[in-house]
Amino acid sequence: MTIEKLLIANRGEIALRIHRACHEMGIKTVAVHSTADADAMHVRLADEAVCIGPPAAKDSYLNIASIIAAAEITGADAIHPGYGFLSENAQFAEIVEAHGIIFVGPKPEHIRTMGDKVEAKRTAGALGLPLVPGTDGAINDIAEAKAVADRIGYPVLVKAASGGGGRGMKVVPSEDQFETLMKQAGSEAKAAFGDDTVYLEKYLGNPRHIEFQVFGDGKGNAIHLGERDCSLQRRHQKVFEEAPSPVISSAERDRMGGIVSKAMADMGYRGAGTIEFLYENGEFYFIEMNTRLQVEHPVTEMITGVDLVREQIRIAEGKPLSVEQKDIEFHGHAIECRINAEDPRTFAPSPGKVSQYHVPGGMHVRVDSGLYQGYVVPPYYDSMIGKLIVYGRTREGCLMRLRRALEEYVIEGMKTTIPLHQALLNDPDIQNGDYTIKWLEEWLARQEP
Ligand code: MV4
Repeated sequence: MTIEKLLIANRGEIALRIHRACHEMGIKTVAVHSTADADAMHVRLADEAVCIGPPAAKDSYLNIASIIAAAEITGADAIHPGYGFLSENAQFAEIVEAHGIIFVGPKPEHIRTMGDKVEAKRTAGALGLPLVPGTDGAINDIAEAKAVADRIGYPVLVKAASGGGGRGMKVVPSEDQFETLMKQAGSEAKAAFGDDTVYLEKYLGNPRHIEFQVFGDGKGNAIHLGERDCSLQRRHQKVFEEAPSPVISSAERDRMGGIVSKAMADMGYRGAGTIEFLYENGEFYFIEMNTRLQVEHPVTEMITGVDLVREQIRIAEGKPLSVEQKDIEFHGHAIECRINAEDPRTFAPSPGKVSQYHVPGGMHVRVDSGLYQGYVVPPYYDSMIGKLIVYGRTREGCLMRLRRALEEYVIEGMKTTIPLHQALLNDPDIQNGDYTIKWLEEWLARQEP
């Protein structure tokens, strides 16, 4: 199968990213957009564009019927969902395929399995990935779960099976609060996701978030492209990501990478995936798998030279992986800063019109963004307006170049998180790579109000 025309079911910088890969492969693109995005760059760049509804995402970018209709009207033979929106909706993937359209993504059954955190953990365990100690599946019996908690030791963490993004999690410090907090987690999960299934894990106090990039061809072959360190987060939103992790040795990378790629090969995984681990005291613990391209994929592209979106499209066409594991080399260091239209101190959204605009350039500097002078950032969607990704031969060189690039970056007309990144770069812990998932929120609490 070769794809001649691909519909991009997304907006913003990721829609541009996919469009660029398509044009480099000779594939025509179809943009879809809400009425709020008629002037957006993703619409301007595409070969064709279809308006799919009003501003609210549920009526446009999440409107499956409108998106399928847009694909049929334009004769698109594939749909790429990007990240967010419909990217991890197994039913959407099934509907796309039922219409004879190629879904650029994993098999629907794998999206579904990994969307249920209990199923994901069971599957990961069966495939040989190291798990956080805890209940073997969902909690059905309180006495049984308490016995597990006793065995692994407090504090423990109650997590929602339908959760993700940290919602529906409760730390249980001691046995006397077990039942209360478990019921609270269950009812919060019920309210948020319509499912009160919960499971139990040992609570890791101060880990790093380290994720491995994988690709499968859907026919039993898989590779890994190393790890990214995404420990710098605020309220489960990543702020700054880097590859490689400052704390992972090449021996650890090869060992864990071997385990994850073997697991993906054994499950017959198709397309791009990310296996998320918590890393503490030299040990990896699987927590979740994301069955999509991720925001932070460019740091992996920079250190491996592999175009991840091109790879996704080739796999969707039924082609073999373009590289073998032995050909993948890791060179240098890359860091991504997420630029949000937000107050850099309060994080209050700050949409508005771009009155002055200058993007940094020069060697090893990449800006993925749909912004242009005069563009009005709409208030209806995610506040991320761009990503600055910088490469250096060493981590130190990368940090120096990043500081230079942030100085050059001008976005006026709204508040952005550029000053936050500049302040972070001046901190010795960031300079030394000495941070965990708790670091950013503690650092923010220490800053002057
Ligand atoms: C954990 C944990 C500590 N112990 N699991 C948060 C969202 C979800 N992806 C998993 N999360 C966590 N799971 C155990 N057993 C701490 C977190 C967590 C976290 C994880 C990654 C990045 C940032 C985080 C911030 C707070 C809590």
